Amino acid sequence: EVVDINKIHKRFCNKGLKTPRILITGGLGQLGTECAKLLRKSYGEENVILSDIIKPTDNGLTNGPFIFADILDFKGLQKIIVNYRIDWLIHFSALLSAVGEQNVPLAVRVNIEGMHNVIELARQYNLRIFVPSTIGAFGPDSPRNPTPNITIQRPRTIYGVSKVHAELLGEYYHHKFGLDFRCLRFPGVISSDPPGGGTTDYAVAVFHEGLLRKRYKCYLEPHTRLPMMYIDDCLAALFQFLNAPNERLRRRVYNVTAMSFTPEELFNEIKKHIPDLHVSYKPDSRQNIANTWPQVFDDSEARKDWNWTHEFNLEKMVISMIQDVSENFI
Ligand code: AKB
Repeated sequence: EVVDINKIHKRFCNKGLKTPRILITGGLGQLGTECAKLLRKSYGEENVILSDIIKPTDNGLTNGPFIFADILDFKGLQKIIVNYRIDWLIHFSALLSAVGEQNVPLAVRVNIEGMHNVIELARQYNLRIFVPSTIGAFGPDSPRNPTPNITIQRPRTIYGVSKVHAELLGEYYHHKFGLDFRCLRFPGVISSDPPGGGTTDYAVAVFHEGLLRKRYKCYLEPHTRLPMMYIDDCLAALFQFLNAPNERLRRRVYNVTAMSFTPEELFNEIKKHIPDLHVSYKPDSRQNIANTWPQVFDDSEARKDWNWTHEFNLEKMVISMIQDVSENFI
């Protein structure tokens, strides 16, 4: 197992709850399959429906339903929600920061129109809806060290703009219609499954390249500090937050994080395990994005309101990633 599902499950399993039926969109991205594994363990295989527009490969998928779902097809989604009696929607479909800048019209469709569809469906069918947001929802005018839960946002990427839009729309639907909208702003998530098209992805790529070739060319400068979190903590936060009773939530959107480091700090930690790792730096346009993002994320509100705590610091994350990547990809 890449993610320690048993441990996360033991930490947060909420026993008294009615079993929800859950639809996950964008299920073949970085978070979807691991999230499905965790939720299936709690709620049963048949009750978690993973979906995407991509055809899955066999490796990595657990048993349990996988279906085609296009978030731009409103009627198609209605049909799925009715046929599968969905109660909760976890909406992962999105173009990330770097890839969004390469195709802005597509990012507008997927990230903004897609959000319009799922939130309206959640209202019509009275679903609990979880949408991830990001450190990318902040911009150059935001305080960067630390970045509090409520502050100036004004991001400069289409990804960030779409996520601020999602946060505000969700809060609006909550206040106007009583929608159970829940949103966590994640930092860079580090997992052995490769993510696609983010600015924080160097912190994943270095493990794959480092273990395979002992060389890595980093597209960010050595001192670029960004908030990060290991996948186990990301899923633990999601699971704990999804199950938190409504009365515990003083807001619908929370910052969560685990650590902050620079490329140089990460590489030095990895070199303790792979001493012959050779790193060089060639910053590209992703540096401009990183320069506008939080360096240290203040998640004290989540820690206070629903007892968020992380387990993985830099040292522990590096050990776990080396093990995951070696076992599953080398
Ligand atoms: C990205 O880099 O775009 C994402 C994120 C921080 O939201 N990983």
